[in-house]
Formats: sequence, C-alpha cells, structure tokens
Amino acid sequence: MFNSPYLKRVYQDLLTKSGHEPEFLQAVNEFLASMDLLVDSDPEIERLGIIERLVEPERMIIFRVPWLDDQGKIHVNRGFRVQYNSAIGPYKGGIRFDRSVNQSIMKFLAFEQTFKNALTGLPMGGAKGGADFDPVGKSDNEIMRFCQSFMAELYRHLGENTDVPAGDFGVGAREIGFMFGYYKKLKNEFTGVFTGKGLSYGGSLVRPQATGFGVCYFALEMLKDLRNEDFTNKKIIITGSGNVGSFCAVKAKALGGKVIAMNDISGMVYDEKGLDVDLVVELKAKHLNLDAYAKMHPQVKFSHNLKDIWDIPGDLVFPCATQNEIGMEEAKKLVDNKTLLVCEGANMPTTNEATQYLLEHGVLFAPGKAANAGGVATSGLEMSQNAMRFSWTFAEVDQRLKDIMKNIYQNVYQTSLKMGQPGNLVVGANVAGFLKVYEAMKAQGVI
Ligand code: NDP
Ligand code: 2IT
Repeated sequence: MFNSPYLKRVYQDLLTKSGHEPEFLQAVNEFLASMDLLVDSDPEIERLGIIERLVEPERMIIFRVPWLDDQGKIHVNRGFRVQYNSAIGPYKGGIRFDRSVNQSIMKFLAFEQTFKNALTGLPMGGAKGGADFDPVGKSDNEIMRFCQSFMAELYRHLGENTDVPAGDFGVGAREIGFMFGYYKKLKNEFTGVFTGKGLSYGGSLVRPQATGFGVCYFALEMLKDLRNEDFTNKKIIITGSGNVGSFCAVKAKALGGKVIAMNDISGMVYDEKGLDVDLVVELKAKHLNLDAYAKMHPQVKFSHNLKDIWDIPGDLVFPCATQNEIGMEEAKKLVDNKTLLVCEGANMPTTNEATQYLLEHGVLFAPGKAANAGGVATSGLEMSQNAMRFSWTFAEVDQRLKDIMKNIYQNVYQTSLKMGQPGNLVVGANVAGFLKVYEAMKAQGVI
C-alpha cells in the first residue's frame, strides 16, 4: 500500500490504461509501496514526472512469428520485446518462450529487470522479450525454425549498443545458438549481441551457472550478516529444476547444504538423505524431467503433484520456477514449517501479500531483483569480454560474480537501514535500484 497522493494518482492512471495487466500491476504495486517512503522527501521526483515515466516502457515491439512444424503445418505465435528503460545502458534482458507469455508478463519482467540491472552496478538498461510459444515436445528442427522466424523480425531492433537479449524460462543454450546464428546471418556481422552464448562463439564461462550460483552467494551473505548462519547441514528446497534451479542446487550442496526436494512440471522428488544434484543437471541438459530421476532412483519419494513440495519442511527455500508460485497458502506453510529463509531465484515467485506475510513472521526474505541478479551481472561480464575480445577464466568470472552479489547484498541491506526498514530487502532493492536509474534520468532531461 502507498499513501502519497502523487503515487495514488499515477497508479490510478495506470489502472485505467493497464487494468488488464495483472502481473505488471503487481510488480508496479510492490515498487510504489517502496517509493512511498521516498517521494515526500524529494519533490523533484514528482516535478520531473519520474514515476509516470517509469511505469511506461520506452518502447514495445509486438510481432507475428509464423513457423512450419515437421509435418509442414503452419503455426503463428506472438512475439514481444519490451525495451523498458535505457537510462543507464543499452536494453538488456532475457527472452522467454512459454505458453503463458503475454504483454502483462513481458512488461512486469522488463520493469523489474530495469532495477535489477541497476543493482548489478554494470551499465545495462532493462528489457525483456519472448513469445507465447511452447517449446515442450518440439523437435530441434521446429525449435530452430521458430527461433529463426522470431529473429527475422527482432534482429532490426537489436545491437550490441542497443539491445542485448539472453535466455530466460524456456530459452537456453540451444535457442540462443539458433537466434544468434540467424542474427549474424541477417546483419552480416559478428558481435556480442546475445549473452549466454556457447563458449566456442563468444560465451562466458560461468554464465550457465551464474543465476543459480549467484542466488546462493546472495543467500549466504544474508544468512551470515543477519543470523550468523551458513548453509552447513541446512535442508534445502528448490522449486523449478531448470537453468536457475539446477545450478542453485549444485552450489547449495557445495556450500554444505542438503537439497532434499525439487520439482518441475512432471512432479516433485523428495529424498531426506539429499538428492543427486549432478544428475538433475545432467537430465535437464537432455531436456528430461524429474520423473526420469525418480525412475533411476526408486528410493526417492515422487509425486505427480508438483505442489506437494510446499508440505515438506526445509530451512532454506529457493523458488526458482516462475511467477506467483508462493501465495498465502504456501507462505503460511513456510511459516508453520519454521523456514529460516526464502530466496527468490525466479522473477516475482511470491505474491505481494505472501511477501508481506513472510516478512511479518520473521522469515528472511531475499527478493528476486536482488538475489537473482547474478545471471544478468555475468551477462554484463560476457559483454565486457566480447568488447575486449578476450576471455577470463572460470575462477576469475566466479570471483567477480561473488563480489557483485556481495555488493548487491550490502547496498540493498544498507538502503533498508536508511529507509528505516532494517532487513526489509524488498524496500532496499526497490529504492537502491531506483536511485541509480533516477539519477541518470534526471541528468538526461525529458526523453
Ligand atoms: P528454465 O526453462 O531453464 O527452467 C524452468 C523450470 O521450471 C523447469 O524445470 C520447468 O519444468 C519448471 N517449471 C515450470 N513451471 C513450473 C511450476 N509451476 N512449478 C514448478 N516448476 C515449474 O528457466 P530458468 O531456470 O531460466 O528460469 C526460471 C525462473 O528464473 C524464471 O522466473 C526466470 O525469469 C528466472 N530467471 C532466470 C534467469 C536466467 O539467467 N535464466 C536469470 C534470473 C531469473 P520442466 O523442466 O518440466 O519444463
Ligand atoms: O531475468 C533475468 O535476469 C534473466 N533472464 C537474465 C537476463 C540476461 O540478460 O542475462
């Protein structure tokens, strides 16, 4: 909730224009609640129309993506790129392929990306893109034809100094390879216009692991600082076992934790002795699901109901699947199960109401725009390496990632103190991200 008449007016206008975009409104709502603590003390924010400008993307591209399946049948999907804010750098953010993709989801992701990228300390503006294309069950050739058709339109809006996409939900190394290849062919130039590229054509070491590793580095920093704790012998629960979830599991185990439960679309696996996290990574690389894991390890408990994961008590919980996985029902279970920390690997996996409930009940809460920023931060490092035509070793990139996550935690925590909300990292992340973007917008005039 927010009380400032200015913010109420902006939100009312937004409701009129975007009332049919629930995820976008949810993300803006959470952000405005943090701004409530700031706008009264700085009248320049209102005079310069900063919030009005921040709730409107700079540009949105929406396009038709026709493609042929293996039987020669034509399909049409809708493609998006939301170029949200370029105040501090070229547009930067992932591409998502999922049936659920729509304008509201694209806008919420691009909005949050703007502040997340600011928190990394690197010069990257905010963007997101994708299509309502469901990659599940498609052949490699179908995926390739889809990626090429998607790029046939989007290429003209990209560039290493304009807009640099990467992966997200449903888009990994295979899709980036196909999109980068087609971009290169159309533009007739080899530039670092994508991040998350394969190592043989300009990718960075650690980028595949970076989001999941970064989530753990952030959680460790928070646990040490606020509870004098670490991962040793902690029971870990992770939702989603894709790029973010699987590498979160690998790092959580390496830090001494025991990953006891994970889920994906096929269901949930639970093993009190600890899951074989390397096998999860291996299966995911082959686009296989956790039901395959359960077949290989008959001693684990497997449930087709992926939501059963919320009934399992764990110390550290990492939602790494998708938006709004944790509503009030799940939040109450987490509190009843005495969860120590919830650290968001996914973007907006917790509803605003559930976030509030967790905070009020003393659960340490790490918001995604801070905790999962390691992925895009390492994308920033990939851009630097491409620009230098040079590459750093795994250890060098990993060390930079650790330093960045540590700095983000400190910045966000210190900001929560300054705002009189010690330990409320939702407020800390929103305000710290905003201040950087605001400073740049102020300097650049009304554009
Ligand atoms: P992936 O496509 O690699 O993995 C998504 C995983 O979630 C898959 O295991 C999928 O199952 C599973 N899944 C889908 N829906 C559900 C659900 N309702 N409950 C449980 N599991 C589910 O995506 P990413 O790992 O890249 O992205 C996950 C989240 O992290 C997204 O919110 C994304 O925006 C965010 N993120 C991603 C970053 C990145 O660098 N990739 C960076 C920062 C944030 P199945 O395998 O069966 O399809
Ligand atoms: O949500 C995200 O931060 C990502 N999907 C990563 C974006 C990127 O440009 O690396």
